[in-house]
Amino acid sequence: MIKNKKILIVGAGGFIGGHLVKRLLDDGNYIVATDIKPREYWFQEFEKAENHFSMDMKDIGNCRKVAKNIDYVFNMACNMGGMGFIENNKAECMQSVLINTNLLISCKETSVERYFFSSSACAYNKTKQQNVFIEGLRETDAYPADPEDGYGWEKLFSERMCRHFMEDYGLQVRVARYHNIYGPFGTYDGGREKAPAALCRKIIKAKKNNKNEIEVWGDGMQTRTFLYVDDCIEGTLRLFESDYSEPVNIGSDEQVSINQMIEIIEGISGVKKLNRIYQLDKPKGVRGRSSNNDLVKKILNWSYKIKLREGLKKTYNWISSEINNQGSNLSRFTKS
Ligand code: GKE
Repeated sequence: MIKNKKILIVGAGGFIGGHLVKRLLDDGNYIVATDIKPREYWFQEFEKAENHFSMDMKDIGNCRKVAKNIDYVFNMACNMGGMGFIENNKAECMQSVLINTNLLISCKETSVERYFFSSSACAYNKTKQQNVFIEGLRETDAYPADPEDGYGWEKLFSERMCRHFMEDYGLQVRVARYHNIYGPFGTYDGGREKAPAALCRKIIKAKKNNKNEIEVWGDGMQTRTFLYVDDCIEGTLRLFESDYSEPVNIGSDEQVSINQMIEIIEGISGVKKLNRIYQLDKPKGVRGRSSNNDLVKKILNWSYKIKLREGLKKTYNWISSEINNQGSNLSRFTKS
């Protein structure tokens, strides 16, 4: 367990970053939390952390300021979202390279002991994800390089930047490739939401408005593995403490189609089967993507615990309470 450390978490106002702040505070660390988002847009905020709102880490001056006297750095920051965002904002996504680059330079200049980079399954070669049911992607499947355009290229490039900072300057780096992380305190509307949250929201709204149909992007046969955020945090911290410095998948092995996930969410909500309106012109991403977890099991002796149905239930309940509280907008912010 990481304890009594001074830790910088960049992207702390975001979904995974917020959960990481909570866990590392609970474990007894001093947290410096930064995010480009203004205070009112942070998904979670913790009074015990040293919070820096509206801080753009693409600016190296900001990186240098907060990296001073820090033991560990977690870079959870990037301009991102689900397929609806990353397919239409490639230049925005690629600019996150500045965050990672400037942070690495600042860490090299100070006494930072260890650095974490949150990469993505979008770094994998697209040609290996063209079928609905595929073998889980192994870490070696990122090469030869042909990642998701924009967002995936930034992730793959930044992974390599981490590697070279370790080789050339001796900075200890750890890199996780996340496979579609979902859970409470994530984006569920506005255009950046990923499929689990989007489909929960659509089913909640259909139920609320007595509608018997939902819109689904693509034909619903696309497959993915989704990982609940608590498992993501546990896997991340175990990887961080390990001595393995190459990229590692952090994902589940419950491969489902989007149609299967919709059935699970319908079961949670108790609605009758809704008519699916398949929107074939919407962003679809790769046809099939799932995580092979052999490496993470081998090096960390760890596997995810929360099954998709259980995680979706927690997510559904949280989004449902958010939607019901609309107007007050208070339940997004936990202060502790
Ligand atoms: N977002 C969204 N919203 N996706 C939908 C919807 C909807 O209402 N209905 C169906 N889908 C389909 C998408 O067309 C896509 O085929 C699949 O669900 C998953 O979409 P997603 O959750 O937005 O994103 P992806 O898994 O394709 O890609 C995400 O991968 C992660 C890493 O595994 C990326 O967007 C990144 O957020 C992330 O790196």
